[in-house]
Amino acid sequence: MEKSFKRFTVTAALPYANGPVHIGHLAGCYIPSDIYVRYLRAQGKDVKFICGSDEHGVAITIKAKKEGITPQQVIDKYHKMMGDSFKEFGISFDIYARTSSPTHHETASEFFTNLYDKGMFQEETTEQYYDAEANQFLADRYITGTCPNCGNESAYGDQCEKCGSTLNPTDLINPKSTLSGSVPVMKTTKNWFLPLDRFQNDIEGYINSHDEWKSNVLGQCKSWINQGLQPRAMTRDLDWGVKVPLKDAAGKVLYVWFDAPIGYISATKELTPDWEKYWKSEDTRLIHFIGKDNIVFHCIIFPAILMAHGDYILPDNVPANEFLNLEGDKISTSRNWAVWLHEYLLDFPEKQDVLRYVLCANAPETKDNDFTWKDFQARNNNELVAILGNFINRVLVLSDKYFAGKIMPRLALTDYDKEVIEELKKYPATISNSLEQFRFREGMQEFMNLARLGNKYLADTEPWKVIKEDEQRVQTILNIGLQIAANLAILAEPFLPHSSSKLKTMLNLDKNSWNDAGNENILADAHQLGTASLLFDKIEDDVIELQLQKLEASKKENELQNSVAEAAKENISFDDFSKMDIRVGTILEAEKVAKTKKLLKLKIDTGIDVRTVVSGIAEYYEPENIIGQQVSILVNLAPRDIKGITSQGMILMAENADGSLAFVSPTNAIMNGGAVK
Ligand code: B3M
Ligand code: ZN
Repeated sequence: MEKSFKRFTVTAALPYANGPVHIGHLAGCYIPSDIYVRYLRAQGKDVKFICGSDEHGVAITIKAKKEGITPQQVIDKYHKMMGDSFKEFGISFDIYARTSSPTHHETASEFFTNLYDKGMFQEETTEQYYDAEANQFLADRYITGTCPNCGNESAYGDQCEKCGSTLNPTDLINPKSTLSGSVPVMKTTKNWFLPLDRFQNDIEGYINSHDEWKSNVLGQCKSWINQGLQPRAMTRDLDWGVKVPLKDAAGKVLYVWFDAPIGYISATKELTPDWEKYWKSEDTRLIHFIGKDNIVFHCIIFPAILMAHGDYILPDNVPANEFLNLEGDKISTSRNWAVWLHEYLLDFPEKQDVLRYVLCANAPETKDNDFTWKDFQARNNNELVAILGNFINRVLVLSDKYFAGKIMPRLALTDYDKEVIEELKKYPATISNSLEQFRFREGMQEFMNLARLGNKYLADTEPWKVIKEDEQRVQTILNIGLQIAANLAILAEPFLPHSSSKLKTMLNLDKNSWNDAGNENILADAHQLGTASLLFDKIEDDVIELQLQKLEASKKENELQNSVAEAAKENISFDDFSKMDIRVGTILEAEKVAKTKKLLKLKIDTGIDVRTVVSGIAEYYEPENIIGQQVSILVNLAPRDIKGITSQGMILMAENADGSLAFVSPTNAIMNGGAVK
C-alpha cells in the first residue's frame, strides 16, 4: 500500500568540514538529492531540503594538526568554502547549517539528556586504546589497523571504508595510533553505550518493512542485523565536540555519529519555527541521501536513536549511492586525487550543468563508477551540444527566420505529427516514474530522449526545404517543434536548472510546474519568443588536456610526498668511505651517445684532468643545458667500456620517487677538484 505524504524532509549527508567538495560527493549524494528536491518543488510539494557541515569528530582535529591550525580555523575555512561552492553550483538547499552552532549543541545535548533520563544508556567502564606518547584516548580515526572482515590494512577504529563494516577500535588487527604511529596501550575509561542489541527486533522489523529500498542499502543493513547488533559507545574521550551534558563527564564529548544526524534536526530548527511537523508528523516523508559508507549510521544507528527518543518519525527511504572513482583510481582527499568543485567552477564558469549532466549520467547508483575527462568531453560534445543544444538552436533560429519569433497556429496535422504529439505527452509520467524510484540516470536519459524526438522530428520533416513551397506546413512543424522545446524547458529543471532557466528566457516562458508539461499547447498562438543563444558549446581537446595534466601533476606530487625512503644499508667504516675519491668537476661538453636513449657522453674538468664520462642521464637533461654545470664525480672508479667509449669515473646522481635523476651539485661555486667528503 502506497502511503500518501503531506510533506517531505529531504536531507543530504553533512560533509565533514575538513576539505573542499569534490565530484565524488556530488555524484554520490548532492546531485541526486538536488534533482529529487527540485522535482518535488516543481510539483508544488511542501519540502525542506536540509544540509550543513559536520564539524565534529576526529576528521576535523586530525586535519587541524596536519595544517598546523586550530579545529575552529579548519571548520571556519571549509564550512565557508563548501557552502559557497554548493551555492554557486546550484545545489538548492533550503539551509546549509553547521554543527558548531549553538542551536545544534543545545539540540544534541537535549537529545542525549532525554535518552539518559529514560535510562536508555548503559554506563560502562571499559579498557580503551590510549596513546601514551600523545596522552590521548584513541577513538575512531585516531586509530588504524587491519579490518577483521576484509583485510583492508587502513581501516579506522570506527569503520572500514573498504567493506563498509562498522568497527570498534578493539576489532582492529595490528592497531596503530595515527597520532604518534605507536602501538597503543589499554587504559580504563567510562563511556555511555547505546544498547543496540535491545533494538534488534525493532530495527529488524523496520528494515523488513522497507523492501522497496535499494538493494545495495538493504544488503548492508541485513548483514548487520544478521551479525547481531552490539552496544555502541555514544561518547568519546576527546575535547572537540558537543560536551557530554552530565556531571561526571569532564573531558568527554558526544560521539560524532550521535550528534551529526541530529544536525539535520537542528538545521531544520534554524530554518523554520515550524520545524516539528517536518520531524514528528507521521504524514511527513523523511528521506536521507548519502554515500554508501554512511549506510549503517542512517539505517540502523540513527533510527535506533530516534526510536529510543520516541517522538520522531523514522527515515522512510535512504537512497545511498556507491562510490565514484576518478580516471580509474579511488578519489582521495589526502592524496589530492579529486576534481574539486571550487576549482571546477573557476576553470569552467557557467558550465555547472555540464558537470551535473555528466555526474548524473554516470552516477554510481548500483555500482562504483568512473569519471574520466574524456567522457566528460564526449558527453558534452555528443549529447548536450549535439542533441539537446542542437535541437533547441535549430527550432529557435528557424522560427526567428521564418516567423520573426512568433508562434504560428498549427494547421492540418499529418499522422506523423499526431504520433509525435502522442509521444510527447508520455514524457512527464515516464520521467516521474524513474525519479520516484530514485533512478536518476534513467530519468535523465528519458529527458534526453525527448530532445532526440525533437531532433528526429525536424530531420524528418525538413522545414528548411519545405519553406520554399509550403509555408503553412512549416508553421505547423515549427509549432510542434517549439512545443517540444517548451516541454524540455520545464522538464529540464531538476536535472539542468541553469539551462532550464536559460531556455525559458529564450522561449519567453514563465511556466515552472511539472504539471504544465506533457501537452502540445504550452506556447499559445501569437506568443512572442525571446532571443536565441547557445545552450551549450563544444569543449575542445586542449581544455581536457589541461585537466589531465593537472591530475598528472597532483599524482606526481603525491608520489613524492608519500614515498618512503629505502631502509639504510649496513654500517661501514670511515676507512671504507674514504677509499672513494669524490671531487667537484665542471661539464665542458655534452652530447648524446648515438643509438641509445639514456646515455650522454660528457667531458669533465675534474681539476686533476679533463676526462670523458658516460652517464645515463639523457632522459633528464638536454646536452646543451648542462654545459658549465658543476657536478660531483667519483674519480677513482676503475675505467669501464660503455658502448665503445671508455668512461673514466661516475657522476653522482640523486634518485627521486619516480626513478628520475638529478645532479648532486654544490650550492656555491667550488674549485674544480675540490673534494666531496
Ligand atoms: N560527515 C561522513 C561523511 O562525510 C559524515 C556524514 C554525516 S551525515 C549525518 O562521509
Ligand atoms: Zn573491511
